[in-house]
Amino acid sequence: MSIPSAPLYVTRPDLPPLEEFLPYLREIWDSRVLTNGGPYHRRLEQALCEYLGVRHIALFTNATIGLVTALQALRIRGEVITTPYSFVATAHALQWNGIRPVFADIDPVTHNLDPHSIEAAITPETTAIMPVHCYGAPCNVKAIERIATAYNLKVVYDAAHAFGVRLNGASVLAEGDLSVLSFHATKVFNTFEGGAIVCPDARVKQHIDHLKNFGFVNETTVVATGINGKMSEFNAALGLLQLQHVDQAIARRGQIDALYRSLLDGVEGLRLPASPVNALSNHSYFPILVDDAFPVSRDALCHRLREHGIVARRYFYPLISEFPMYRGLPSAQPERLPVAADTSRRVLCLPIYPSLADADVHRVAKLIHDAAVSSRRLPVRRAATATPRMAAI
Ligand code: T4K
Repeated sequence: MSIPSAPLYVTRPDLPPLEEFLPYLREIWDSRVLTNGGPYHRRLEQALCEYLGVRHIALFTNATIGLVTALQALRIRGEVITTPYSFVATAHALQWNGIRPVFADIDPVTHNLDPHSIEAAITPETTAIMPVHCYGAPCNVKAIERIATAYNLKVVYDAAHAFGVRLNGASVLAEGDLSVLSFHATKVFNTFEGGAIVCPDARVKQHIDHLKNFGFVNETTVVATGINGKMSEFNAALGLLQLQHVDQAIARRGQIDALYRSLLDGVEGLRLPASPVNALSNHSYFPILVDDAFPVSRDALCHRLREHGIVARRYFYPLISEFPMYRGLPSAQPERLPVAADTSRRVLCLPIYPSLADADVHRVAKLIHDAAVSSRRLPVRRAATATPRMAAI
């Protein structure tokens, strides 16, 4: 098979035609209001509340600063139970607050925190739970709410993947005390870099607005050790424009998701992502799990795809609990996280983004089918030794 000229990445930012952005840029240039809560910032907060069906939103420079600030806003200390199966920013946000992450195991189907593991990890030091809606699949929010109520714990959802996701007809972002979105270039809705905290309460939103502006409440009064988390007018304007196209983008992702399912369904040794129950998905990722019954290993399959210009990614490998700053924690021991450890060794996220052509999806599926009928296990040496960042653009 010939190698295509342009590689297929796991994701590719969706952008409207540049001409559509020029009027927004001109307005910023003319007004000279570049940041610090300008008109585009206010308009995007309002538009996102309406689009997502939530009450209050505070925009941020990115989700990582949003997570750090959300924990600050709720004055969370001590230990927080979280998932090892996520992007490293989830646990880093805890560490930046001097909070000790306690890792609990995940559910094998949803890849989200298993409520039983959460409950088993609670100690007198536990103050909160920080679950992730992994790949945009909703957590078991009702069970988490029950646990939080029973043990008087806060819940901060890392909703970086969950833009637009709905559960039983309502936004999943309304769950918990706070939810944090990412608008990074690789996400379903992007502002190049960006993020937001979704909060149910106007007073909390006001406190968060102070925290993201160094703690200033007026020209001369600083009430908290705040940070600079403000989104600029450029990013906010981009968000307003992107919002006009996001339904179309999610619909196209849904078509690609369906096509992968139709082409890969029934391949022995492959597990396809479960379709969330009673949920409206945003199809942000397409993770497959490569079981032992598949003739080649996950890493060999990853390598074979890359040889053909398809840059699939092993999100999330390694586990967060395997990185040097976390692996010494008692909760990080792999035998305590068997499902997460197994999933991390098997997962491969296939390309999914609006501009991906059907022909490309067919090509990816064909390569996987070809690997499925190969009778020998391929050597894993090159892919296995590479770091998860080896597919940098
Ligand atoms: N919580 C969770 C659960 C998260 O997944 C993330 C971020 C966060 C919190 C923190 O959110 P932010 O603070 O970033 O708002 C990427 C993203 O950088 C990261 O935002 C994301 N999760 C994570 C899952 O993926 P990398 O290091 O894998 O990205 P990178 O640069 O290798 O990009 C992946 C592929 O995307 C490239 O192979 C090509 C394509 N790409 C990427 C960029 C940046 C483009 O085509 N254009 C681009 O501009 O982390």
